[in-house]
Amino acid sequence: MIEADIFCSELEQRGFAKASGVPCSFFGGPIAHLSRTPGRYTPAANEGNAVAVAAGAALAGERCYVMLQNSGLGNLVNPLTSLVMTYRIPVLTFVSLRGWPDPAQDEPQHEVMGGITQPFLEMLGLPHWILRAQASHEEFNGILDEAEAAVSKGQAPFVLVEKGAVGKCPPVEDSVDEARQHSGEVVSLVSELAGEAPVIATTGFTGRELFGIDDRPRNFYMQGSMGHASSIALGVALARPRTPVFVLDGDGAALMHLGALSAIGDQAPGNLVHIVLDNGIHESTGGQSTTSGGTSIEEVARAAGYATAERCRSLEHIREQVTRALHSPGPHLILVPTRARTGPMPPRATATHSPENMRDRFARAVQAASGLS
Ligand SMILES: Cc1ncc(C[n+]2csc(CCOP(=O)(O)OP(=O)(O)O)c2C)c(N)n1
Repeated sequence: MIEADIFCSELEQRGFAKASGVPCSFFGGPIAHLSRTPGRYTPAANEGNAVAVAAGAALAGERCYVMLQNSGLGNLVNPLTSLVMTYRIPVLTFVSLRGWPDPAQDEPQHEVMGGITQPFLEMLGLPHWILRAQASHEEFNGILDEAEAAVSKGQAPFVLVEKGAVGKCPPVEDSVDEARQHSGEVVSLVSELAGEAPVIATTGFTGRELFGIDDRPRNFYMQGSMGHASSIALGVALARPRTPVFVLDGDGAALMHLGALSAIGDQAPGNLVHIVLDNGIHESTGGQSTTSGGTSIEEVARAAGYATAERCRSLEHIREQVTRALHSPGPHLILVPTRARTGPMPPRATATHSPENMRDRFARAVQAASGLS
């Protein structure tokens, strides 16, 4: 295992002083280490943005590396093929290997990408190496030597990182902001107020929290497809206009595909209620900062055409806004500043339900709620 500070300093000695990316818990150590010095880590909204940031840095004469989860390769493929590969801009990317070597040891959403991460890079003809969990310092340096040589030739090399290959680094402890809500209380209240209405819960801890608090067939627990909760809800809301549709989103996920808010504003489904739990961090991957501190998601929603968009700072205010949303045409957005969760997380929904089971029971519940069954 390579310690997080060694990982960063080896790269820095080779001229890669800065990085961009979207968090995966495998890279929690280097991201926390770099984030201690302002300007060294640029949090990107999605993986495509991260590679474009590194390409921009390369054009400006700087070396910047990228860290991301292999589930994000889909977000990366367009700027990788049409920017980095087309213009031959050298970018070094580290990708975590979720769902590999044995997909049964990981969550179901990682199975497909785990199996095709290496064939995908082979198909694109991109040089790549695997950094094994037991890799020594010399082996890591050997990989970096070859990757650096590829970068010097204008190529885009990839280092695939096994679980446990890179060490952790304690995150900077933030004091608890008592003005922020407990996400569990918010999830519980929204679930109560939603009644029989479908609730789509974003990937990571939010879905697990909803599953632990109030597991019901009308809940759709997203596993992966980060950032698409509100678009799934848009599809459901347009198909069943007389049924209220709730989304429980995260700030990191909402920011990842912020354009979805514009599509919702444009289509203006009157029955959509979009709740954003804004804890300012990617909590599910270890608490790395999002950029929500400088972006007012409710103002974006208002500008995008939502009927209402409010920031709620108490449970009473949330109850009032949800009740109002259920009785007036939407779309509505309710943003709730939340604090980091404490205590053990409930198990993942996939511990009890298969993805197909979740799909079928959700579809039945939506159709029953709209009087179709
Ligand atoms: C495309 C993609 N990139 C990265 C991840 C890894 N990932 C899973 S959950 C998560 C954090 C989500 O942050 P947020 O929406 O703010 O919710 P929180 O974890 O704070 O509850 C990340 C980065 C992923 N699942 N998919």
